[in-house]
Amino acid sequence: MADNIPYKTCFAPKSKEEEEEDERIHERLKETVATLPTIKSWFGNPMYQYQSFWYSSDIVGIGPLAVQDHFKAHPTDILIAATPKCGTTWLKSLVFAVMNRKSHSLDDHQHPLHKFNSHDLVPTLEIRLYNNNVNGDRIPNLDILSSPRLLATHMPYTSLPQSVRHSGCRIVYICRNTNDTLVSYWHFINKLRSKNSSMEPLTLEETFELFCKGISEFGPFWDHVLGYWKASLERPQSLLFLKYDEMQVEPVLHLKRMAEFMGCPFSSIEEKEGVVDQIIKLCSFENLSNLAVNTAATNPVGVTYSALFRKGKVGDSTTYLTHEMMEQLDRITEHKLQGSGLTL
Ligand code: PAP
Repeated sequence: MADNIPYKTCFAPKSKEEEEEDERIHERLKETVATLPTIKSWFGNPMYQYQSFWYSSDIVGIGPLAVQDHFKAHPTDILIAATPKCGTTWLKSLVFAVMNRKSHSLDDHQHPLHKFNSHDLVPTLEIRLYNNNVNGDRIPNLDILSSPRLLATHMPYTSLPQSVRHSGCRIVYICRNTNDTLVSYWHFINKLRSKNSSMEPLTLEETFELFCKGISEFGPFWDHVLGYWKASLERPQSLLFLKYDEMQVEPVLHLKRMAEFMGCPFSSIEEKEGVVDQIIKLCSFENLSNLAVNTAATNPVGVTYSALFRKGKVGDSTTYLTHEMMEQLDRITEHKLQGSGLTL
């Protein structure tokens, strides 16, 4: 991982007293986490249930609780949200390229997306910023980041800090069809497990069973999607709800919706000059997955960025899931989303 990651400035040294205070705060949060229901996680360590959602302690530490207590949203923030494996890496790249298109020329080989994985440019609150596994007991000072701050979260809507709702900051949410999300998730878990020589790969059947019971990272999957869906209906000016599958079919349409929602619509001159297509090309699976930063570098917990780029296709899950599995997932999805107006 490159050392000069832009968001690292928010971990500037603190006074001894401030460090001790951070430590005390973390101790209290660790004590709270220790009281929560747990099961064995996908990686061997405990996975805890907090406010009805599951979190692997290896992945987030006390992150979600620290985010709730310490993250203060600003009205100008853009928050990218998703449940894992629904296209966060792609969406982060698109949002970053759209927002910074005036300061970073899209055809420049020095563009930040050529040097950094999008997770380094748009950090996830509970994984990169408030995670004691990654940052020890240091609470970041996000106020020093310039506006508009581009941040991300996998946390469910109902667990976001109050300030997110009250500040009026904007959220761009991405979801994906259940089958492809599950299969992408299964491959990813096994990539992580393969780092530990004592761990066998998890079978698709085991993953499927747990996923259907709602036990997945930041799951239950359906409750996560529904929480953001309902919020997008109630507050469409603050929450844009996107689908990975639709973005693959009509990227231009959705990129324009996104830019407009973010308050930086494409001008007719930009459209004529092909800026929209340039962004789509820069952030395409083909381009990003072949960059050195995404083939060789690793993130702070040692996961190679290449693990985030597998196939990037819609419908790949049909190669893996049996007919019965697909039927069962359809039944659950239909039941869970019944009456919501949402289809996946
Ligand atoms: P995360 O939750 O760990 O951040 P996330 O980026 O949401 O993962 O999802 C990874 C999926 O997005 C992978 O799907 P697959 O397993 O079905 O292939 C990955 O290939 C896909 N993906 C990553 N980057 C892109 C991109 N630029 N365009 C389209 N799909 C992408």
